[in-house]
Amino acid sequence: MKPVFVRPQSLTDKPFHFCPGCHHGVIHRLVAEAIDRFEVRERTIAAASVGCSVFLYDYFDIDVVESPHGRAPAVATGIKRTNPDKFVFIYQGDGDLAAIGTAEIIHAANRGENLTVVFVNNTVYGMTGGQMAPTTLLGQPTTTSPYGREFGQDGYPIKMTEMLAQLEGVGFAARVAVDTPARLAQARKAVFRAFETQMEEKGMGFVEILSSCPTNWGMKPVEAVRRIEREMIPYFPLGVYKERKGSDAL
Ligand SMILES: Cc1ncc(C[n+]2csc(CCOP(=O)(O)OP(=O)(O)O)c2C)c(N)n1
Ligand code: SF4
Repeated sequence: MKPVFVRPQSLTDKPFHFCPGCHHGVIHRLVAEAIDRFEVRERTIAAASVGCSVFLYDYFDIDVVESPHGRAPAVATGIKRTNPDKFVFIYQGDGDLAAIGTAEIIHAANRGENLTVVFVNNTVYGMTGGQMAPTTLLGQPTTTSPYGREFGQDGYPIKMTEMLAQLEGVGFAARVAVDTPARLAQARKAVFRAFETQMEEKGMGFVEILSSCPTNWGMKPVEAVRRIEREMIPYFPLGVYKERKGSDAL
């Protein structure tokens, strides 16, 4: 019998620890599928972040370097520059990438570091209990904005993909979601494209993935999935924002 669904080889057998309905597991799988597809497992090094994804070194059967808070782009820069033959990706949440490490990601992108970035936007700090993140939507209650995010006090949610797409050093920038099978297929395509961007040495390949955090949103998994379409996508539009193609060089 022909198997139609197998576990990617780049994942270990360890079951994920994520909360029910969390999308980190789905996104881990997409990244593992890309590693398998491009046959780079033996030469892949990831830089892990802080946050719920910190344990990716237990789930991916690859080499992983743990980075201090927000510093994954800097750590990955060092790895890639000293080992240009390696395939290097970082995987960060919105608290880690868009708050704690804002400067790191902007300057790594601006320098055109040849890295693949997986940015998981769930609009809150997940691991530490649901504090407001730069991506928290207006009106969204969090533990540090119990009456909802308010522009006068907290500013508007940051659109990282649009911001980074402006920088010359970025070769590919896209925002995707994993809340429906059709969008999952688009997300897979974008992650694969971000891998190819590194292989083609066209600068940073950046993929923002809209993701759920049912635990800190105070929602059941199905309700949380629906929130992505209802509230997140209207503010964070999906699509490819930049793609350097063919002979376009950095
Ligand atoms: C300098 C510093 N800032 C913050 C923290 C606490 N901290 C660890 S994980 C985390 C939340 C990360 O949230 P996010 O990046 O959104 O990832 P998620 O858990 O949602 O996947 C924070 C604030 C810390 N330990 N040190
Ligand atoms: S706290 Fe949120 S981001 Fe972290 S594992 Fe649970 S659902 Fe996922």
